[in-house]
Amino acid sequence: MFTELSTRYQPLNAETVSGYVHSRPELREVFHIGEEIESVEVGDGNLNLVFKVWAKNDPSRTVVLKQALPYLRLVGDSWPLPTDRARIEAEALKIEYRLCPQHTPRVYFYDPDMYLTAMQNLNNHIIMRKGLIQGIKYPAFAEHIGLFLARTLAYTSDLVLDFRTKKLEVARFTNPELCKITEDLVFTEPYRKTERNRYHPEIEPQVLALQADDSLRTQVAQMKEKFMTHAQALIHGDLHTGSIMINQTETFAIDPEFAFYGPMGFDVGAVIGNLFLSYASHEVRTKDPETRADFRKYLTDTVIQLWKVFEREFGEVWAEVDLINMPKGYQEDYMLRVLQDSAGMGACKMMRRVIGLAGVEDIRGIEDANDRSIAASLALNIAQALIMNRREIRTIEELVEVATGCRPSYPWKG
Ligand code: SR1
Ligand code: MG
Repeated sequence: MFTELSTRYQPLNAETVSGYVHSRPELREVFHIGEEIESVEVGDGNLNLVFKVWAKNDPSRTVVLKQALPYLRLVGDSWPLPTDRARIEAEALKIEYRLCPQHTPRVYFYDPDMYLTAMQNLNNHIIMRKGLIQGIKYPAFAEHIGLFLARTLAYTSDLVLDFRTKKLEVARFTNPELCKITEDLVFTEPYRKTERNRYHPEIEPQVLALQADDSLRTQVAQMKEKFMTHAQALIHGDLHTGSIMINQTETFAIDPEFAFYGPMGFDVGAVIGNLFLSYASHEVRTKDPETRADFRKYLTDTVIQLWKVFEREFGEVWAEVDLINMPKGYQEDYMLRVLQDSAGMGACKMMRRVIGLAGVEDIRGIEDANDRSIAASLALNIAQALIMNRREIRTIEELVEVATGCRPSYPWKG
């Protein structure tokens, strides 16, 4: 079904990592010849093997090896996946590093026979989703991610690339099978009955109502069409808070294996949607009302701020383009369309995480079923409000107002 596996391909394991590391001249700047290497497999995502590797004598000398498996790890070998996604990820990381090195892990090399990328080990950082679950605030995140989004999206769009490069880049980043996963899991399955959906039974009434709502499904279909047809920029394609490594001073976007030329709003919306998933989860995760309000203010301020940074940094690009054919009115309309797409696509990303195959710990990790239902119900209501009202949203403050005006429908009345 996909290109045949390279004959040199072997999934690494605890025994083979060290030999592999020593066989790579690109890692001589990190590891001394023949020295003892330690490693641990830490992949907790849905798709790949991820090894943290370090020198036994000096753990500060360390890299990460990320290797594609030819099937979906989450499900097993009944769901084959193309290993070409590893090339896409490595090439996307290189572009992101060129455009925004402060928020992209450094790539040491890509091995096209092993479908493996060696990259910087972000060992002073944690996965942002886990931090948000604990109620940790990241004050620099909005500035960092706003910059990352503006630079990676604007500088890979037709606003900057010349006519030929853009088309060649679209071809180089054609990523059909991973796009199909998104088309199915984000834009199709949550809105119909399928065996792959994984919502918990208590919220079934709300899920069934949503799936029966033709006006909602019409809006989702429009978002799906845009995802499939609008080759606006090289997007990360999976920029949820599990793809962000963070601490109080640094932010890195990792895992762009879903990268392709798609709508900017899919990336901006992924970040915003995931912040609102956190917002919904703290309805029950944080019991003290003052602490909850304070953390939620941090989340909504972050949404507003990241958009403002995105607009500000995007402005640097508008300042460079041919203004005769792209007057102020066009620029304003362009940014408004990205904002409205972000609302609609972020909403779809929220609904898929509550209803679909691959959930998120923010919601699904809530142990008490009653609490989990409250958070899930609120997340669905926020998502529904965002997608249904997106055309009326004209500012980021209005987007936040739409979301914060929502309440959970669970426990059901009557
Ligand atoms: C079946 S793969 C499930 C999800 O994991 C990735 O992180 C993407 O979000 C994908 O949709
Ligand atoms: Mg990932």
